[in-house]
Amino acid sequence: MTPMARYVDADPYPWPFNGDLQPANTVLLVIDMQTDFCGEGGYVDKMGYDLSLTRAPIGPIQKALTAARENGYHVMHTREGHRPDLADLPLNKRWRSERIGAAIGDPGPCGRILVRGEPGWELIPELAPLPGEVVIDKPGKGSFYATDLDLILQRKGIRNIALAGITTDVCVHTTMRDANDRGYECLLLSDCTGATDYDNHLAALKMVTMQGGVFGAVADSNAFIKGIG
Ligand code: C5J
Repeated sequence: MTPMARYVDADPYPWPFNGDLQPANTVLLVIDMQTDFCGEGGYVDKMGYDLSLTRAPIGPIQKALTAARENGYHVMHTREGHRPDLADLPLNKRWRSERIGAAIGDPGPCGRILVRGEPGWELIPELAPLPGEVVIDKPGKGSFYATDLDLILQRKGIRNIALAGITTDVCVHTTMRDANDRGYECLLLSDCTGATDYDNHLAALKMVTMQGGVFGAVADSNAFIKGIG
């Protein structure tokens, strides 16, 4: 028997496009909720940005995670970071971070900035993965580049990706755009994301909704929770 169509109330269309929303084919992907991006003494803090902006999504993500887990949906997490020998750190990325006073690989209050295994690189305890949840380590902004994310999604038969995490305009958007090009049906959870600049956050949300949903759709955590429940 064909399962009944199920949707999240989203902008600019009810998501997913085909109503095929099931725990087995849908993942909540939480991007880079690491101390380096939202904790005191981390990379974003060292660059001088307002941490309240990148911490704002923590509460809504907790609620979305609880609902996804309770309803049997897939949950995955990503972490941005580099090898301790920095062999996977492009020279221009290192140069730019040095220029803004937060050189990737240099020691800081939370250990070496954006280096795998350091305290600042860890996912924040409030959003710790549960045993069995996939964690993807990525050297870039997108979650597909130089990772096995696509392989894992294909193997599990996942077609729908609900995106949460930070930052809206950088790693979340890069991942969403790439996922969309690969044919995944994407939903950006508006209050489960945050950026280092609030106007950039709003602009990133708006961009998704252009052209009839050029990269997918946008909904808040309440709509998501209602839709998957
Ligand atoms: C950034 C990220 N902003 N996780 N990384 O450099 O968005």
